[in-house]
Amino acid sequence: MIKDIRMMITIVVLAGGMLACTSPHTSSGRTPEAEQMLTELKEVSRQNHFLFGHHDDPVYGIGWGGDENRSDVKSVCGDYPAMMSFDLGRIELGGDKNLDNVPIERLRREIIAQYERGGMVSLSWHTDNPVTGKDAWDVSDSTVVASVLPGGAQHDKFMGWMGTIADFMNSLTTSDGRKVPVLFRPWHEHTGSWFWWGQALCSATEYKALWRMTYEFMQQKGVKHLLYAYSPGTEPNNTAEYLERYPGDDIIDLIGFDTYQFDRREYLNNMEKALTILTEVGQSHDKPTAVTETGYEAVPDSTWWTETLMPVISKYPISYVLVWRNARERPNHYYAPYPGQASANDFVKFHADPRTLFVRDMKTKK
Ligand code: BMA
Repeated sequence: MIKDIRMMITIVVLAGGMLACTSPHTSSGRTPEAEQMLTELKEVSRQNHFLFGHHDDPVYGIGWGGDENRSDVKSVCGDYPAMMSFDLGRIELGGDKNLDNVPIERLRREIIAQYERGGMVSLSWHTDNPVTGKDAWDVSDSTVVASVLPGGAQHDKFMGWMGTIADFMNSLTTSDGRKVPVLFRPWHEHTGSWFWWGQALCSATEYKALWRMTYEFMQQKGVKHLLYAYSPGTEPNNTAEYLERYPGDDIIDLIGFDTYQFDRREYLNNMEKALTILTEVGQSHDKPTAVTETGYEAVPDSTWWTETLMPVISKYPISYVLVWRNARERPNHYYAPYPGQASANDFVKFHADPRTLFVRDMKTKK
């Protein structure tokens, strides 16, 4: 299905290509490809479209893992999501797999492939707890953020981890040597307290310092092909609370939030509240907005896509909405349909809606 977004994206791509011919970096310091990605993210919502996204989409799904050219989303609707996200967790340790057992080589290949087919990529980072050596959810120690900041006991070790992440980012190159632009989304859901960088585990000053240190480190390492996303949960009740730990307009390129459905009414209330705040902050700070993670585990509602998700998100100017992974190792831990799944037919309607963008709706960036 070709939507009118293609014409708009073609114009944007041509403009980006002209920029690429004249200078290796734009005045913002970003690569032309990253600049173009930002332009596209802004444009899609202006055109009343949004990208559909799915975490770990091409690397495993329900009943399969490791196959090539496969995706549960594609098996249902014939196309890949326009946005794919992946997680960097444990890459920092230098092993060969991430926290969800995806080979790092495979991640690299899929990130590049998604860009080359015209899609976009977002990367989260469920990084281990550098003090205890346990996972990102280990909140037993409330001094972890302080300890990775300059002068802290874990600072040098943590800079080593960030160096490994920067190397990974720098390794994301196309066959013709261009760096693949990605939306980096570290330190997410920080308004809850389930990650070591969460609300109760550090002060606002420490949290912002963690962000600035991350950003500056990447700049020093020559990582100029990233956009940066700020994505709290739905705890903030107003724009001031939403912005309480905001690192700054000079760092952040896109703002969003994460929220999941457990109870439908509560989910819709959270979505309305967060989307209202997001739209206001997006306008006043001139940032594109997105629902950076969402979903209804096991999608037991057969019309969830068109009767719950679409009606609420289509009222607001978001650039993308992304659902979480279809785990192959956790029964019922999936958020996108697969062939025969209860919501699969409804997802086909969602795909056919002119507002949703899948990869074929995007122009191949050459
Ligand atoms: C969580 C769950 C975990 C997973 C983590 C990072 O929400 O899906 O099983 O390890 O995300 O992908």
